[in-house]
Amino acid sequence: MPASADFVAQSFSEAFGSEPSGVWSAPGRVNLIGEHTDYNAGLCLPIALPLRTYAAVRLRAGSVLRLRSLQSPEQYELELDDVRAGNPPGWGGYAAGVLWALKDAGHEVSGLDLMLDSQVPLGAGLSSSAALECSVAAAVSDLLDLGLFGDDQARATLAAICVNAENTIAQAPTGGMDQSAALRCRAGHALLLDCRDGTVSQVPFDPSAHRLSLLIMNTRANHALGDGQYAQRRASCDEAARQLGLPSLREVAVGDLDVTLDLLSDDEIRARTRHVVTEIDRVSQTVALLREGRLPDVGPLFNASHLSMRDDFGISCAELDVAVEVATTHGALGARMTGGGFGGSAIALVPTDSTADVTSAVMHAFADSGFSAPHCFAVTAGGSAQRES
Ligand code: GAF
Repeated sequence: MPASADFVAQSFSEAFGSEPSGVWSAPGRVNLIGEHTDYNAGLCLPIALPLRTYAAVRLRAGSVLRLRSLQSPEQYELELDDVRAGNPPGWGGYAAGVLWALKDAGHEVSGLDLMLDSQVPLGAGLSSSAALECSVAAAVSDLLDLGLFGDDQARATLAAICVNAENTIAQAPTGGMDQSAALRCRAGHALLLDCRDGTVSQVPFDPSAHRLSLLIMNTRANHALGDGQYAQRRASCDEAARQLGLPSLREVAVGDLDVTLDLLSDDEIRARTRHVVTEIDRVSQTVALLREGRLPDVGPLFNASHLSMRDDFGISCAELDVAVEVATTHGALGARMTGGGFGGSAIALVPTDSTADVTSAVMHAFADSGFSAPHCFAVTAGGSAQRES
């Protein structure tokens, strides 16, 4: 049974004995380009997926949290005051963390009953965790009348609260792209997010107008951001900025890259810096092309982005490289890994007529390499979090 607002409400009633106050949903995201730029105060360009996480919620009188998910046998029941770094563990930390972070931001919160159901594949680099956080945050904001689930400015504040939940309670040291995508994207558009000042602009993104499709290739290779590699990349970027005496790598102009690299201490830090600075520039170039109606010309930027992540940032893996290479040799205009890396998904910009061929070539190549079968599917740019009922 695919997740839906009705089904999660019914599951809530069965689990807790009465109906929820409502159902809210938030989407997963796929980033078109601009990877590992968010925590460098850079630019990124995600779209919201049509795949969503649904949260059925009812507030409780007291301060007990009862958390359930149709994706997991783990159930959590705990006091709000017991929510802290690492507690509850697993997915419970992302949900309870939102309540903790709202409180941390000065809001009065209460206990709640929560049932989750999700269409966003877990561990696929498509931001199932941000979809979870933002669906819960939207619900709590509405039910407590916090005014944080309203216009874009309010949603920016809510996104920051969700990032705090993820960083502090779930202990994943991520940037802010995913929560902004879940709360601030618009259907038919990519979200140009400037992480230096939090401003966004909506960039029309409609591959079908060019007879193109955006294909997601979920490699099913393990993707976990908590295993230290993501944190190491972030630490290298911070160290590079420190050595340069800059607040962030965003301040390095792409035209000054060569002289800037000479100032850094070693080849690894130079490579990490080169990725971030060139990737931010590729976002700007992509946006300019999209605004000129030249989506097909974005393909080479996708390819360059993938090479930069593979060779300079060191976050690709064999499955992602095969998916990207096979897609581009079978007709994709461009392809790249997307999200945090070390597994998860790649995307390809494919002539719609070639989608089946590309998918079949990728499936065969994975089988030949002894990899698990990937899941390939085309997506359009969906809308952000909303109240469902
Ligand atoms: C993950 C993180 F959660 C984001 O903040 C971002 O850094 C991304 O990886 C890489 O662009 O999704």
